[in-house]
Amino acid sequence: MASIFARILSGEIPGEIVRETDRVFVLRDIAPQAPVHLLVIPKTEDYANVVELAAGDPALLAEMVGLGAELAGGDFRLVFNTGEDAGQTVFHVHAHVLAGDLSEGSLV
Ligand code: DGP
Repeated sequence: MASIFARILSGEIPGEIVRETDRVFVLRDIAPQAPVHLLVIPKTEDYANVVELAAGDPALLAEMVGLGAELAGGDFRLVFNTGEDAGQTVFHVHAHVLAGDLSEGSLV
């Protein structure tokens, strides 16, 4: 069963994709926790979380970080919820990029 993010990428369900490269896409979060709240997601569904991704394809992780930094356009917070008890709900690895006024202190 494809993840919710894979279903958005394929066009099966709607979502605002703000950038796409060969291996990565960037989606605007449906429930933003900051003025800028993007999800940077690898197209592959092979990695459930950032620990698996870092071990399996560090270059892909580096591409995600670089793209997130570019789209944040300034200082930003990068969050990878990892595991159910940490609040992860979608087990297709994704980076939350939070930017803008973060004084409310959302950690997602
Ligand atoms: P996490 O808790 O780290 O697994 O974050 C999952 C994020 O995905 C959460 O911030 C909300 C977002 N999300 C869930 N479903 C959708 C959707 O259908 N569209 C979009 N754009 N974002 C979604």
